[in-house]
Amino acid sequence: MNETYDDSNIFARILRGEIPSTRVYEDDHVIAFMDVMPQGEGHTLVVPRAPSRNLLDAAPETLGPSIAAVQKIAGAVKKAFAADGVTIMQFNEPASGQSVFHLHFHVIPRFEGVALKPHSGKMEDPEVLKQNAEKIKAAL
Ligand code: DGP
Repeated sequence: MNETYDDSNIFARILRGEIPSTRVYEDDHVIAFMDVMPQGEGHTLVVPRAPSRNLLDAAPETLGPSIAAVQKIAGAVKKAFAADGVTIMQFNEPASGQSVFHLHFHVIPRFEGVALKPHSGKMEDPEVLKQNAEKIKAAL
């Protein structure tokens, strides 16, 4: 198995501006944008700018600012969607469910009694993603 970083992955291309994303936040360390296959309303991804395949090879200096951004986005999505809670997920290698090999954190608003939709399931309408991004931006 080849567990190295390959900068042709889709999030590296989003970071380089080669393909679009529905952004909600960015700073010197991370960008955050809507997941195109949301497992719940407002599902957002926090992606460190620094390249690493996943948590296992990330530089410790990358992790602090990344988790601080995850906390910031978690608070914003909870407020934006009046959620009851927020689930944070992060996958390492295919056996765990990872499909994009640039470190990222899933931030998903949760509502009492509402189950998560399947991981990497159905593509969301871009207009819905745009509207949800506006709600999150307004809550930041
Ligand atoms: P995972 O590597 O298992 O954490 O899953 C990758 C997630 O990224 C999955 O929830 C779907 C989402 N995703 C895949 N391709 C794209 C894309 O091109 N743009 C955006 N915004 N999300 C993507």
